[in-house]
Amino acid sequence: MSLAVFPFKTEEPSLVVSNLATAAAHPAIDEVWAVAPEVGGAEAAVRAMAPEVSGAHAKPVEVIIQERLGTYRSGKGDAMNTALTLAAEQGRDRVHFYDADITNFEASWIDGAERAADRGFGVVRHRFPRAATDAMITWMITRPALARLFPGTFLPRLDQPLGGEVLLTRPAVETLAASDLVRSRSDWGIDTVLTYATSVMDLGFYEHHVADGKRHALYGSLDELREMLIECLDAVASLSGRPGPRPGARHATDPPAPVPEDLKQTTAYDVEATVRLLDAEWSADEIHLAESLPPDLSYLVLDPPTRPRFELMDADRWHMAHGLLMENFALGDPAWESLAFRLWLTRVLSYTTNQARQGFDAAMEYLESTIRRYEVIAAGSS
Ligand SMILES: Nc1nc2c(ncn2[C@@H]2O[C@H](COP(=O)(O)OP(=O)(O)O)[C@@H](O)[C@H]2O)c(=O)[nH]1
Ligand SMILES: [Mg+2]
Repeated sequence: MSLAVFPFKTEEPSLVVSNLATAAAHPAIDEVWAVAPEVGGAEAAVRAMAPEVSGAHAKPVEVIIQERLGTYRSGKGDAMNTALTLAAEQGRDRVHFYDADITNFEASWIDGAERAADRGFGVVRHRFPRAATDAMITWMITRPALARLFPGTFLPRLDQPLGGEVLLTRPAVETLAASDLVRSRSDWGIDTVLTYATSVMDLGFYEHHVADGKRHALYGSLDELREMLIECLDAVASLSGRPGPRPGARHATDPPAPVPEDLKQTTAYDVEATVRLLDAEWSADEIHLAESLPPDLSYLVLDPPTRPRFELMDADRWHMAHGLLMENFALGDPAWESLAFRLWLTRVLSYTTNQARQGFDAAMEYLESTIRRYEVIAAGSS
């Protein structure tokens, strides 16, 4: 039997509870945990409603407060690691993780993951189509980094390396619970290190496709993603020098399916509000850092009004900027954090106002082709 775990923080409690109930109603699930950062707020509301869900399905539905296990900012990583530690101690056979803010979560997600585990895959990740301007950390930071570090393996080809929807079987749970790389990563970097750590376990890795897409909270200006951006950048840079999955390691994925029309039309963030973020004041330290960039890049970010602000940040210039960030970025250094954010904004805005306007299919093909090209460059230089 399987356990289902939902980390949650500020979501509408009724949405969290409805997801807990969907999991509890599934015959493969025998217990459900909701993991909160602290007592009060959404936690109190979910805790008050949990007994009803538990009673309706005659299964334990527990609200757990995350422990302080990691060494980075205490965030989603502490929540997932708290659940992983408990699940390993209890000898759980299978553990599902799902984000609590999904609005179209349903039994078929659990079915798909369970089926793959029944076929002997030790790790299952859910993948789903996303709007052309969604997943900008995945497309511009994480997948380019995996292409650089692990060319020719299945890691750069994973659709959602940052997705929080995954099924782990017992050997994966035990190995993750014992991993310092994973346990230390208490912040948004957890998904990156969890994806990496599970990819090298050689337990069989399956991607289950959810054709309807993952519907969840989208964003205002990209300022909302600043913290996630710098933590995900730091996490993937920390994988440098580590071995990748064994060549020929077992990896399989569901075939592609048609993408829902409404998703193709969705804009995932507020473009005008995001352009205004580029007007933010520069600190002296940040100017100093930017001036040390190669001229091709400093020209783009240090912009007197007459210069283009983001239009020229194409895939090749971004490859250069991304490589510099992978080598030099320092988490906790305000100048590096600000410069990384600015560079990433220029790349996302360049893509959004150019390729993303050419329609969903062309945009996806363009993004995929950039990852393939980065992989070819990395393979040639190693
Ligand atoms: N327990 C816990 N859950 C968190 C924390 N931070 C984020 N989450 C949950 O992690 C999930 C993913 O977060 P979300 O903001 O939707 O990220 P996004 O989908 O990548 O934009 C959601 O269910 C959040 O409630 C945290 O500090 N503690
Ligand atoms: Mg979300």
